[in-house]
Amino acid sequence: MSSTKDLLLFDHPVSSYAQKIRIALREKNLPFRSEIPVGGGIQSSPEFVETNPRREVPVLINGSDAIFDSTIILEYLEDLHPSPPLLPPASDPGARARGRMIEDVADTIYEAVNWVWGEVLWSGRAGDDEERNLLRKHIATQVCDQTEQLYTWFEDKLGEYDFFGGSHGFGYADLALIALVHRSIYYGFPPANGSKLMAWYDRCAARESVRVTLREFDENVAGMFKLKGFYRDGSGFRRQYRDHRMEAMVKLGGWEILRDGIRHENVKFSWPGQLGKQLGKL
Ligand SMILES: N[C@@H](CCC(=O)N[C@@H](CS)C(=O)NCC(=O)O)C(=O)O
Repeated sequence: MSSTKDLLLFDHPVSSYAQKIRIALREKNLPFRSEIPVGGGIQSSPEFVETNPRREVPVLINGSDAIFDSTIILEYLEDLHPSPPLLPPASDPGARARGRMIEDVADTIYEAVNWVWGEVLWSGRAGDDEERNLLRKHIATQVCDQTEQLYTWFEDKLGEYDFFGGSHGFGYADLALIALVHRSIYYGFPPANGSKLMAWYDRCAARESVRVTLREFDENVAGMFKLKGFYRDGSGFRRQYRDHRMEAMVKLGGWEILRDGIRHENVKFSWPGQLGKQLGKL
């Protein structure tokens, strides 16, 4: 078994997927160093590029083990360092499955809704002229509405417990969701004051692992507005539009944003292939 002496996390402090791993490593008291593998949108670390064909963060390097995908990294950490556990014990398979399901809804559906608003807010892809301002308002309404629907669903799953792990306490579902709720609050779409979800947020944020991780988000989030320049300065930067995120962009009303991104070649799709070769120009 590998030791955990020299863990390297390729990530970004504003990535909700990466925040899951930062919280898990801190919960398990595993020291790590982190590196952002991109500069100006260009992948700068050959080790990162070799490791993950999808070129997404997070990636965890532990000796000869190079693991991508936040869910797989969580499972890896649980195998490698089971204590303290972040998943209920095997003797309670229902609770384990519930934790994983909530993590999955957070990672796929909620994250995608959040990401759409990031694309609008940080990249300025909607909002330059009157017509686009209407689009921006329309997407804002949709994001707000869907976030509220997600809050209702999550609150129902929380029930009367302190954490989503139920009687097993803080775990996978909590750490996946807390980064996303923190981002929604930053966006101006918080859970209702006095709601069970807001109380859960405060409870999570009081944990050292979460507090430090959310502070790192707060300290770095202003840098996201640089995205606007990257799209327009001819640097060739492309934002990845993929699966749930791309579906959410279209579903929430941003089909034109996707179309223009393809036209101006400042979006890309998942590996393998390049945008131009995949689709041509619309
Ligand atoms: N399913 C992956 C998703 C990771 C992901 O989408 N990461 C984003 C950052 S939040 C990324 O690196 N995107 C690459 C890009 O935008 O080029 C996971 O759970 O780790």
